[in-house]
Amino acid sequence: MTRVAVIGAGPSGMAQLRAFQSAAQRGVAIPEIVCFEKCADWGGLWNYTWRTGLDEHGEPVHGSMYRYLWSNGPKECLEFADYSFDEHFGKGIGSYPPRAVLWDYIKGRVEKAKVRPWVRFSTPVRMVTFDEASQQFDLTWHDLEKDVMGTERFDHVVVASGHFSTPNVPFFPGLDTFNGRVLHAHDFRDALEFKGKDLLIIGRSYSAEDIGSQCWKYGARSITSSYRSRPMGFHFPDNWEQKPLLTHVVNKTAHFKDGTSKEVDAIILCTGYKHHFPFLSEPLRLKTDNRLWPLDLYKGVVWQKNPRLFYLGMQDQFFTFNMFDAQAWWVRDQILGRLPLPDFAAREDDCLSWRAREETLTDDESMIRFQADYVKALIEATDYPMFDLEGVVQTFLEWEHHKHENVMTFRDHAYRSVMTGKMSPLHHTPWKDALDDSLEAYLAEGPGA
Ligand code: FAD
Ligand code: NA7
Repeated sequence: MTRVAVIGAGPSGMAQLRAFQSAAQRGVAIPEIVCFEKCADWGGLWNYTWRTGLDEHGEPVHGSMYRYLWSNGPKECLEFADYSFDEHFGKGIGSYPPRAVLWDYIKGRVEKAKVRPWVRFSTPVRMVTFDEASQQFDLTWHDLEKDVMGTERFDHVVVASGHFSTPNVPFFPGLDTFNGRVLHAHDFRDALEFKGKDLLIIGRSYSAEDIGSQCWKYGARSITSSYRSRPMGFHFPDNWEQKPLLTHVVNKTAHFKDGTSKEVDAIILCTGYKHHFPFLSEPLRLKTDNRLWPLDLYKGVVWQKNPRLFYLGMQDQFFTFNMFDAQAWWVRDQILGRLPLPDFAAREDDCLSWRAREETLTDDESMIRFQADYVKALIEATDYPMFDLEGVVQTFLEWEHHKHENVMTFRDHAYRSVMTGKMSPLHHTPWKDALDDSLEAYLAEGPGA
């Protein structure tokens, strides 16, 4: 029997499980699927951990999410086409749910699909190599609970291990003698740690914006954010100023490229993440920075140098959960032999034409449309339910508009689901006043209910 290994049970890996289960449900003979997950539960980044550094087994902690995190884009843009928020929660809910609510949602679909037995939890993959003679992969796993290791053969491997977990940590002179806390966004957990403090944030992307906003909401005295390329382009509150790049630090004083300086208590490096696959042998390893079209992946998923290997979710992301679905359904059909696989040169031409278009993208709208076209092209090839991608693009544009109106109130808006056609209700409490991020507080009928 054909055997497929899925590495990681985050949203991408869970999409792969659901894709195969949905085919089986329709009577299709599917391969044996074995999903290896290094954590004790599924959900990937959405499965919150308080731990930082190494976990209870001495493994690098995967989690980069922090307390009080609310979705940074409308939930209507990531909704599954085969499992709506309404189906899961049995009622309409606000458009920017906190982490626990989204975790509950993604778990709901795979619990319904009854695929949990396919996952071996607390079992990181240590190494994957390819055997030319048999055209199969040798995959070595480590069961952390029993502390035993083993090697098994697979016909296909799907890498769904995420790429926002291994921090990119630049050095700035003086950090080694700074008299305060220096951390990367990967290790940020509770904004209350910085209440009453003067905080310096390095970076200008999603982590910088959101961690800065969290710290502002939970009472930091001031936020200084320092950018390498350009400012963030939002109107921030009076106690948040933007500076060009940090040049060096002397004791607690941060110095910037424009010659100004500021005394700060803590520095958070929101400087992004590395695509990091220490468990893949070198010929199988994707090497890319964080961008919308990484090279060497045909249709964004097939490893060019060995098309029995697939990657999910390796792109920079406007679209998330439903893009992972589109990829997972496409990979499933490739493995089932339902889709043609052109020769290397034709695949390379296709890949390079997407890259050429990616290089022309200048603003968020063009990037969102690019990713929407990609998702559409994948869905058209499979039986994943097509949805109104132009409708989702319009929702993304509204989201951008609301952020530019006020980056501290954009989460107070609501949007229409393209899956159900229903308008979501406004949440009962403005984001800046909602200090309790629990599922119970969010789903309650009103504040304090
Ligand atoms: P992950 O969620 O990273 O899951 C990968 C899984 O693979 C993990 O469970 C991990 O334990 C496992 N794994 C890794 N290595 C191994 C191994 N060697 N062996 C076995 N298992 C392994 N997206 C949104 O849509 N909205 C948001 O608001 C949002 N906020 C975010 C906030 C932060 C701080 C970050 C970092 C990301 C955010 N994202 C958000 C994007 C996020 O990337 C996706 O939502 C999603 O989690 C990606 O799913 P994934 O399965 O590809 O990767
Ligand atoms: P991103 O989106 O990859 O952004 C990385 C940021 O880090 C970006 O602003 C970079 O600056 C900055 N960066 C990287 N290296 C440096 C150095 N050496 N000096 C200064 N600044 C640097 O990562 P995020 O963590 O923000 O977001 C990842 C995901 O988390 C995202 O999907 C969200 O949903 C949550 P640049 O812009 O290139 O000038």
